[in-house]
Amino acid sequence: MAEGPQPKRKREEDEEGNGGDATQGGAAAAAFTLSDLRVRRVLRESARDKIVFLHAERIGLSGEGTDAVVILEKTPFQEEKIPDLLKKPMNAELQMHNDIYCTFYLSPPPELSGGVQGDNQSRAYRQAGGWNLKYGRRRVWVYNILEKKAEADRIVHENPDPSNGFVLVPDLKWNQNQLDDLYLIALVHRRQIKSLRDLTAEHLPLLRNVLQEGKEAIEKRFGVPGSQLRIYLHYQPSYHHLHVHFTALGYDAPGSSVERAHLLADVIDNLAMDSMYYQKRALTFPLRADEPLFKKFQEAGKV
Ligand code: DD3
Repeated sequence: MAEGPQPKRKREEDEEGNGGDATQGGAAAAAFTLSDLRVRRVLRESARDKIVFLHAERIGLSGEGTDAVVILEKTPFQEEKIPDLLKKPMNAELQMHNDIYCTFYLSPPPELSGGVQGDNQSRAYRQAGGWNLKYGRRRVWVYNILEKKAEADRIVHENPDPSNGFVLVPDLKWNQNQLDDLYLIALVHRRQIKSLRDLTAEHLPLLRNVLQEGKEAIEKRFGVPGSQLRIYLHYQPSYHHLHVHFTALGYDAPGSSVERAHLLADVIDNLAMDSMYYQKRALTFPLRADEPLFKKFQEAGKV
């Protein structure tokens, strides 16, 4: 199995201290290069926003340091450059292949990778079948994982019990190079549970296994304790096979907002109090205007 990422780099490399006189104004800002900068401390970072704020030190000619705040931010894609991006010869290293889905490590040429230097390794998601897949096809990748026909070498943990077991794998959106955007999914072995709506107290042993064993497995493999994880289900889900998301607490993963995320610990407690909880209650969820389900609500005069 592949090795996990290295633990997060120690942030404070130097002891605190005044890095020298703060230089005023623009003249001093002229003519300096990135290699004049030494990182003192990461002030703030966001895996989601692809931005980092650094307390840096600018080394002058005489070797004395000047404090600096440096912001590194990855730039958005420029739509008009995307055709060029795809045309240029580029290293594409296959990372994962499952059903019609592949992920690659891409190394785009510098003029197309934009903005910041350094780690310009990005990935492309390819969905060969297009967005209008036949419904029957949509869960093939899930069954491939459960049956070890794909991604078998990526499995972090499995409880093989057919009714209370599950498989834990890195989500395809996570390249496992850094823990900041850690993202794994637990896919349950049972195939008849379509979503949160179907859950009753009967599923408590399964859900408790996912929560307990999932946390333990992630701590063991990646060194991230359960207290640093956000563990939740989506409603609506993007595929109708029960799955649970495990993401880094500091990472605002897409779909982790209150509108869509239901914490697994809350789901377990709610079901323990009332087996029919998720059959009874109203569930609010966001929809994009171009989704077919939105149209149905519109036709019914509900929005
Ligand atoms: C998907 C939801 C589905 C595009 C994208 C993602 N984790 C997956 C195939 C293999 C996987 C996932 C559909 C599809 Cl970006 C269209 O997700 C997957 N393998 N979420 C893993 N490990």
